[in-house]
Amino acid sequence: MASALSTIALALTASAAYELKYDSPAKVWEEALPLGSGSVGAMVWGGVEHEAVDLNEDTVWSGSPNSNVNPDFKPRLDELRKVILAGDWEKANPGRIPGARNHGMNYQFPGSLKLDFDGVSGKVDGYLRTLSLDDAFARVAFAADGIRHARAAFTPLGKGGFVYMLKADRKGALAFHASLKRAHESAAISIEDGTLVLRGVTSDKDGVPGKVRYTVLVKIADCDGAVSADGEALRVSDASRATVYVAIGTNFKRYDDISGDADAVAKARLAGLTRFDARTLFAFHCKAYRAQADRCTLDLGPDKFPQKTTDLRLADFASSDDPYFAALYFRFGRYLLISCSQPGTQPANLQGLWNNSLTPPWSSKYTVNINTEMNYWPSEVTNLGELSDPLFKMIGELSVTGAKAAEEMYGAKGWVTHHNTDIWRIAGPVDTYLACGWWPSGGGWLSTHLWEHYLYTRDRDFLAKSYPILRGAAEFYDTFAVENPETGRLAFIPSNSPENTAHGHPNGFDPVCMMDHQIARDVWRNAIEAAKVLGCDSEFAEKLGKRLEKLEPDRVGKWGQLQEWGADLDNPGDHHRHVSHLYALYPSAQITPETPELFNAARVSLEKRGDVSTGWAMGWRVCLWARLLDGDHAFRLIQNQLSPLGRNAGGGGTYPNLFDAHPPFQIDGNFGCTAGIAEMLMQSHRGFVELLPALPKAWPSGSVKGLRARGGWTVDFAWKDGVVTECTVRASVGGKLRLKINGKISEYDVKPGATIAP
Ligand code: FUC
Repeated sequence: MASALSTIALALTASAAYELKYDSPAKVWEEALPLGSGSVGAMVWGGVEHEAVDLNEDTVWSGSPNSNVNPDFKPRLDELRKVILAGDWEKANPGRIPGARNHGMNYQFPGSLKLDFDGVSGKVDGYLRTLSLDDAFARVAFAADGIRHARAAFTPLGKGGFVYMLKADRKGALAFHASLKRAHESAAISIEDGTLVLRGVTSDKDGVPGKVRYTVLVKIADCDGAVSADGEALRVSDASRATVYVAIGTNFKRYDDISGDADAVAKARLAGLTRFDARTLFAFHCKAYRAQADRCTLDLGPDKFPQKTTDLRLADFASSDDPYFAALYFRFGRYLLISCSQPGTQPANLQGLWNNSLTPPWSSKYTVNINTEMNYWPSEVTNLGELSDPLFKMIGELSVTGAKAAEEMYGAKGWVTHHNTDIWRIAGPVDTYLACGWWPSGGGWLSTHLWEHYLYTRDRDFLAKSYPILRGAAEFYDTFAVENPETGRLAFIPSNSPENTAHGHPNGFDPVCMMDHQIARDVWRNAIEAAKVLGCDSEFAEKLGKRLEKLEPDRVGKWGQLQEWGADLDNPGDHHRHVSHLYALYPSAQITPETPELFNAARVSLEKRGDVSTGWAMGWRVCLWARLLDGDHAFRLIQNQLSPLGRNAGGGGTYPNLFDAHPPFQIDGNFGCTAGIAEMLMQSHRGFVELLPALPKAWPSGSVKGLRARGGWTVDFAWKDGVVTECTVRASVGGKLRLKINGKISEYDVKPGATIAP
């Protein structure tokens, strides 16, 4: 351990190769620095005299186990289908449809840790606040009245807490009050056995009683001064060092079970933190973090502006030549996923893990008509496949709650999820008065992530376990579909093209929304392929094969665009953030250069939709331009996205802490753009692995290690002046590899476990 500890000592003081850095404390939450253990999140403000750390735990949600499916809808289904097929948009007004029982619950926060320091109110010199992406910790350093203060915060990966190490370089110069600020007014604060305790229960919402109990414990250890209780706070005096440990536990066990004991969980988590001294814990944390973070690294050249703070770098990115910043942003995207989604935790929600409100925007739920899927776009390709585990678990749970929704709402088999879900895995529609809630393809889209995991890993056992879920998604489309008398093809009704208007009606209903057909096509093909791999269910697969022919094919419309609907309704002046019909281009692989007419039409649609949009919508556009093999256009979108908020008229951008700005903060844009960068460097959806399919001129030379390609390949390569100069490919399962390098495809037979250097 001695050498590990000296490495740690170095990590704690040296500057990192990749870090966010600032020369003043955060003034707003979007300047604070995010830390996350997977389940526990912390936003560190870095105040000199008053430090604040906003705390999160990923199971602190309002409400309690419930279903929001309203069976009153079913008797009206036939009538609604009739008016939609007849094009009677007035009658199809969703205000007439019986509503959801509730609109999903709020992801809430338990409160904040406050540290109020004595004796640091004088002149401050050399202030530095950093977030190391090498080792996943935040650091605050400064001198006040000639005394140097150093503080380092981390959330031990895989554990349920937060650790803050504080130091002053003179004995007696470290003195502070540690207190907790409650988020729920009814929460109680006490001191028990020298530990600060906050106990609370989450809020009611939409008639669903709040029943998640949480316990926050704060303990101070490794202190060379005095620690005492002072009212509802802990007081440290006459010290030069101290470590603050925070553990959080809740009674949440599963989406349908909150019989846990919040106190017992918090205590066990605290014991897990304090079992080792903080430096040893930090050593474990760094090791666990690096094992994931260093699996895939991107180098776009040296840092040309090592002195520049991150906020200034962001301000200048679009007009400066700063490829290093794009590599930093790529590492930050992976850092965020590692921090907010680990096996056994909740999946990344709209804000990942970080939220300082009881009523966050869109409840910080899971919006599954793009946002949740986007959160997981970087996981496979950037070699973090196991971080999708919480998503896969949620999909499994939705296949249960969604079966009830399918049956009770539509009399359909299989399972459905509409455009939102939450920790209780609601599967019914929300936002009744906007038809976006009546979109039936959330479950179908989510299920494609299971198949993609199989494509990347060829893990047959995973596929066998996932098959019932894939089959259920396929069955839903099969039994939900009606025949469209006008075309003789299938129609999925009611539905809309996510959040867009149609026929001048904001409800957006239309009998033929192309995205539903594209998703159903993937879902059916995946089920057919999976059955083939597993050697089962051939009759069902055969039936689906026939049904595939009845789906609406993608079409090119009157201005050369890819049609968003079956009818040629697209308006070239439509700049809607959603580009749902381009699902077929990315993340799906239905439209490629092998389908040139549709490929060109997708480009026409995307051009007209425009570049600047909300944060996540720009992230999607990076991926789409990469799939259109136009690296410079993809890069332009990265420049738009990596701009301070306010720079893009009418659109989003990035906050000073590099959180994506919809606005407000939504983490999906971080993940969409990270996946987009990977997609610019390598693609593997066309039956071969292609290096540098969409390299922008701005990144003439560089190297990347550890990208993952479908087929179980791990790829490292370097390029110079846009030409690949070196490459190695490691096979996990082996087989035939088709590899396109510098415009030429070659084939290799690779043994499992072997590495080749073409
Ligand atoms: C979808 C988007 C919005 C926002 C919300 C959380 O509804 O259309 O832009 O991202 O999700």
